[in-house]
Amino acid sequence: MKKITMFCAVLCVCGVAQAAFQWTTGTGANGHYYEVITATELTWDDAKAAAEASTALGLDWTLATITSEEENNFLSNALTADVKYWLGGIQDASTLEWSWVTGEAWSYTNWQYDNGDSEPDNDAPDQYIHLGFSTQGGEYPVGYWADLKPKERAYIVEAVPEPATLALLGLGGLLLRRKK
Ligand SMILES: [Ca+2]
Ligand SMILES: [Ca+2]
Repeated sequence: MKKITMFCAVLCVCGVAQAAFQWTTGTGANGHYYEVITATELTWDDAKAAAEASTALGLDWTLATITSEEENNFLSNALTADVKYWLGGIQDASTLEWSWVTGEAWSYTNWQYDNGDSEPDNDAPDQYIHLGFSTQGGEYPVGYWADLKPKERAYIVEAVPEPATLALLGLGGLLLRRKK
C-alpha cells in the first residue's frame, strides 16, 4: 500500500469511485487510476456497465485490465477483502479467444494453476476473468486469474487520466462539475 497515492473523490456525485488511487511509483507505473469496489457486488455485465457509467474524477472508467506482471502485482497489493473480483476480460463463446474490454493487446496472463486444475477451464458459462484473491490461499491464491460463473462479485475499475484532467485536479478539481 506504500506505493499507492490515495485520493478522496469528494466531488463525485455518482458512479463507482469513492477512494480512487493512482499508480504513480514503481516499475511499470502508468499513472492510471483504479478503484476496488467491494461494497456493492455485481454481475460482470452490471459491473462493466457501472464502471462505464461512472464520471468519478471526470474520467472515463472501465473494468480494470491487467497487461503486465507489474500491474498484476500492484493491484494484488491493493486488495484487502477476501473475495473475488471481476476484471475487464471476456472470452468469445465460439472461438474461446480472450480479450480486454478496452481493446488492449491480450499478451500478459496470470492464470491460476493448482494441482493440475488449470484455468481457464472454459467450463461454460464461465467466461469472465476474475482476479482471485484469498487471504487463505488455496483455491484462489492472491493475484491469480480464473474464468468464473457470472454471479455477483466485487470488481476493480480503471481510468486513464488525460493531461487536461490532471491539470484540473491540480487546481482542486473544482472545474470538474462545471456545466456542459
Ligand atoms: Ca490496465
Ligand atoms: Ca473456471
